[in-house]
Amino acid sequence: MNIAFGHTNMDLDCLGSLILIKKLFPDFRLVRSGLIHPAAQNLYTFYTQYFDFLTPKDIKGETIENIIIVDTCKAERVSEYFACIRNSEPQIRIYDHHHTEQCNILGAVLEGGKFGANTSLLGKMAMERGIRLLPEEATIALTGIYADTGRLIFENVGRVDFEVSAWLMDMGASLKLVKSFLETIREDEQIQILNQILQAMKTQTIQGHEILLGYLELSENTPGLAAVVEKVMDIHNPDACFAVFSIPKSKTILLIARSQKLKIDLHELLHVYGGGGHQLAASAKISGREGPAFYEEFISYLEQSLTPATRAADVMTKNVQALKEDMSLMEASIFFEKTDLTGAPVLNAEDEVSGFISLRDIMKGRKAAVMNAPVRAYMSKPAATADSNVTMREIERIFYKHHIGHLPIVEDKKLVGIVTRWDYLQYKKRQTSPAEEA
Ligand SMILES: [Mn+2]
Repeated sequence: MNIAFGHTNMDLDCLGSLILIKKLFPDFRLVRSGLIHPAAQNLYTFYTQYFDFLTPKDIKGETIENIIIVDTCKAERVSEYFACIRNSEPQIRIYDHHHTEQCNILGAVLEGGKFGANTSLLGKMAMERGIRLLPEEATIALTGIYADTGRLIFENVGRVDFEVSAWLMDMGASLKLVKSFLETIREDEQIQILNQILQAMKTQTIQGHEILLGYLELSENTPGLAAVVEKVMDIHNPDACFAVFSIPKSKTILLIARSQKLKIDLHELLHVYGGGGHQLAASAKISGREGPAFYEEFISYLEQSLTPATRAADVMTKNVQALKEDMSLMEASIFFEKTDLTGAPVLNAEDEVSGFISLRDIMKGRKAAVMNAPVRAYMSKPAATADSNVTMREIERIFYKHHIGHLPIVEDKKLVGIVTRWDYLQYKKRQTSPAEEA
C-alpha cells in the first residue's frame, strides 16, 4: 500500500497539497490527521469527499511500501501516522516548502524550494505534467495558496505562486468560494475575544519599535486565537504585536506574536519559550506559569532582547548640498540643473535650515518672471526637519503629515543629512524581504 499525508493539525496549505498529490500520484491513498486546524475546518467539511481520506487507524496492520509527506519535514509533526505504521520499511519522499528547516525524518528524499505555499510546489508539477483538475479541486488548491501567502502578499511569495494560481483559475477555481473559506473570524467567541483584546492592548515603544502588547485571561482554550491576533494587527498596524492569553484553570499561557519587520525576529525571540514558527509569525505555549507574572517578565525580556529600530542616521544621505536664502532663483535653477536634484534645504545667514526649495517653487518664479527674486521669497518655510535619532516610523508620519518628499536632518541646528521618500521606500522593501539566499 502507498500512502500520503501532511502534518498533524492539517491546515489549508496542507489540504491544498494533498488534493494535488491525489492527482499526481493516483496510486497513493491520503491519510488524514486526527486534528484539523480551525482555519481549515470549513473547507474540510464541505469537500471531505474529494479527499477520500483514510484514518491512521485504517493503515494499522497494512504493509506500507511508499510514503509521501507534504508541507513538513519534521518527524515530530507526523508522529501520529508513524505510530500506526509497523512491520514496514517504506520509501519516504517529502514535498516541503519550508526550505530553511532541517529535515529530521530519517532516510527521506526531500524535494523543496522557494514557494510561498506548498500547494504551489505541487501545483507547478501538476501544471507541467498537463494534469486537469475539477473546479472543486482547483478551489481547494487555490485556497491553500491564498492562505499560506496571505493572499499572495507575504514576503515568501514568488512568481511561481502567481503562475500556479493563474493555472488554478483556468481549471475553474472559484474566488468567491476561496474567499469564504478564508474568513478566519466567524465564531461569536472569536469576535468576543477580539473586542476584549482590543480593549486590553496598548502600544509601547521599545528600542524605537512600536509594539502592541496585550494580556487576556480566558476561561478555556479557544480555537482561532491566531486569527484574532492577525485582525488586531490589521487594525493597529504596529511593528509587532504580542498577545498573551492566560488560561488559569489549566495554568497554560499561549503567546501569539506577529511582526512586520525582520529586525523583530519572532522565531529567534520566542525560541527561549519553546516557541515555533518563522521570523514574522510565531507562537509559544508555556505551562505551569501564572499569567500576570509571566506577562511582566515577558515585557522586560522584550526590552532587553529587541534589536534597536532603524533611525534617520542609519539611512540618511550625508554631505547634503544646500542653498542660501539670499541666492536668486536663477542661481538656484542653475544649481538644480547641475546637480540633478529636485529639491534642496535652504540655509540662513547662521547656516541653520530655514526652509526648503523645490524645482516646482522655482517654476512658479519663472512663470511670474521674477528669477532675480531671492530663494527666501519662494521657499517653503519653516522646513520640516528632524534629528538623526528619529525612527523610520516617525519619519513616515512626518512625510504623510507634511506631504513632503525630503526631510532635512539637523543636529544642533546644523544640517547633517537628508532622508528622501526614496530612502524610506528602499528601507520599507528591505525590512520584510530577507537578502536572497545564495
Ligand atoms: Mn505551508
